[in-house]
Amino acid sequence: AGKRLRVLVDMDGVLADFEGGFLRKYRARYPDDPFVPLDDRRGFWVSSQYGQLRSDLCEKAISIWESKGFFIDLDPLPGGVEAVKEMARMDDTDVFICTSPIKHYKHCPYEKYAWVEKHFGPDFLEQVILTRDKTLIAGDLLIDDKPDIQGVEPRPVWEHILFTACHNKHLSVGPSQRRLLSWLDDWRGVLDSKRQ
Ligand code: BVP
Repeated sequence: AGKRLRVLVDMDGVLADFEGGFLRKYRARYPDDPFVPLDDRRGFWVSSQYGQLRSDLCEKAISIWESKGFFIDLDPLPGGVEAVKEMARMDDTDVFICTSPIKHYKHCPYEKYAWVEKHFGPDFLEQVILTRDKTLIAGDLLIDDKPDIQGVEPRPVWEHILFTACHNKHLSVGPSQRRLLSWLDDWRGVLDSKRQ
């Protein structure tokens, strides 16, 4: 009998469709401005790519996720909620949703909790970790779509599993970096590989 497995699961881009929700609301609010189709997304930061497209579009992009209703309205990504619920029911397994709120705090932290309550139920609020620095959080696995996860701890204890997203699918990552292509991919095998 080994120790319990602790899994940290990111929210935006892994459980919640940040990119799809952003593009839909951006196009609705700024119908006459250019946009980046999801197939053309490169780099984690939406605001940077929009700023490169045209300098005024950086702040227009930011205005979308700073708006009331942005985070609560995000659709779940296929299979994510079901996978996390299944993980939570597994023996010797603890799962936490580990997500970084934006610094414009008026709506985002509230709506992140509300999203978890809506899709997982109120008991699952116990599993929410809001932090701007995921390197401080101890876990066996961190499933996250951000390619470079950095913070003040130079040697985080988790293994980062890169969750494929429109902005990272073309990135060639090192041979040591494991990926989950989607929630249809073998996430159970990834968890089993970390069990003692
Ligand atoms: O809350 C999300 C949105 C925000 O960063 C957070 C990413 O959290 P994790 O997925 O790492 O937990 N965000 C902000 C910007 C630009 C800010 Br200026 C962006 O381009 N993309 C983005 O996701």
